[in-house]
Amino acid sequence: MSALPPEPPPGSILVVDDDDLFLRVCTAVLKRAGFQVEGLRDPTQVVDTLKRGRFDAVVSDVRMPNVDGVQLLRAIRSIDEAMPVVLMSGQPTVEAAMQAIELKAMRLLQKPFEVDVLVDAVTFAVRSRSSSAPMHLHQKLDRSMKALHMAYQPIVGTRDQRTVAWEALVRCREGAKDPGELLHLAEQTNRLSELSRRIRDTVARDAAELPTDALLFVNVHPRDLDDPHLVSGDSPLSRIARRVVLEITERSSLEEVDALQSKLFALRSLGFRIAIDDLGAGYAGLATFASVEPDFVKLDGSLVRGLSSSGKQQLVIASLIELARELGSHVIAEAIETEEERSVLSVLGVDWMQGYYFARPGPPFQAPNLAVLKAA
Ligand code: G
Ligand code: MN
Repeated sequence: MSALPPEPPPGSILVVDDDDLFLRVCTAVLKRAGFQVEGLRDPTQVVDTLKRGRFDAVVSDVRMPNVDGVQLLRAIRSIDEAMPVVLMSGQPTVEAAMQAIELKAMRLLQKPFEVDVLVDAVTFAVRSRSSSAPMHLHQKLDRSMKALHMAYQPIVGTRDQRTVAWEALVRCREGAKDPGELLHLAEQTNRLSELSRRIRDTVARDAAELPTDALLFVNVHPRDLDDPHLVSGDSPLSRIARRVVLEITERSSLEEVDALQSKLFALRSLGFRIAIDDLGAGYAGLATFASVEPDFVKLDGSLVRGLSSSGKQQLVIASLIELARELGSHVIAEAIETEEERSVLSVLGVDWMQGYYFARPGPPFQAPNLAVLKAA
């Protein structure tokens, strides 16, 4: 099977056409382009369907029995002012075109059309959906994504300091100045899943160089759990799922993710393992720990800073480690910067470690220089 293309932006499309063959062709074309698609032959069902699901655009025929495309557009506008609608018509009349403009249809495509015309129109429609972001933000994100690459930071075993894994961290040579700004741009332009797909596909490509006994930790945003590309067995990262640990940050609430358990189950069925990132940063709390049953937990840097001089902080970490053991999770301490921090965490019993003390994020897949560490 062919890989899913990284573009166009993922989105959920409702296609309406009473002509069964045309409906099936449009549905297949849009699915192949990476969209989630629901097809509907009965235009009277559109309003109910839109109320029930989350759609980013509607594609509809104009000439249908019972309800024509313009009436349909009016019904859609009564419940959703901003839903992008692409109309398709065999012989568009000037009158229909004028009504379509008045009701803010996005495009009126004349049948027959090339498949690319449909994909382009729908891509444009999805992009415009709830993205009233100014064009310069889209352009900055485009520039950043073109210059996107991944840096890899080693994760080492506590006892032997052997490199057991790398964490992939996104970087841009141009555009966004840091990963925080990049994510913010993607959120402002409603293009988070497009960015996340690009990151995952880049990691999967880099992984061709990954030493065979090492794991790759990849950050996912809780909202990525709604993206079918992530749970598709066909995506490049899924093909190496057994070597990948998905880090879900505790910083944004997992409570907002619908059907979290079934999504985690689907990911684990593909072979992915799951880590809770930034544990102890003071966000969702320990509830996520129990609901996710992570294979790994990563202790946040804020727990590590100042650790050697604070008995209370050591107690907190010791308790978290004990809890993780009970739940069967491995513990990784992040952001270790000094020998003191390393040695206290080693006594407390974390399994693996990561931080500038061992190595800064760098090109794939460089292990820390142990000789330098031992001499330090
Ligand atoms: O949220 P997450 O844990 O994925 O964030 C990792 C970030 O922490 C990366 O941007 C990485 O560059 C940074 N980082 C990695 N090691 C250290 C460290 O030792 N100290 C600090 N301050 N930051 C680190
Ligand atoms: Mn992380």
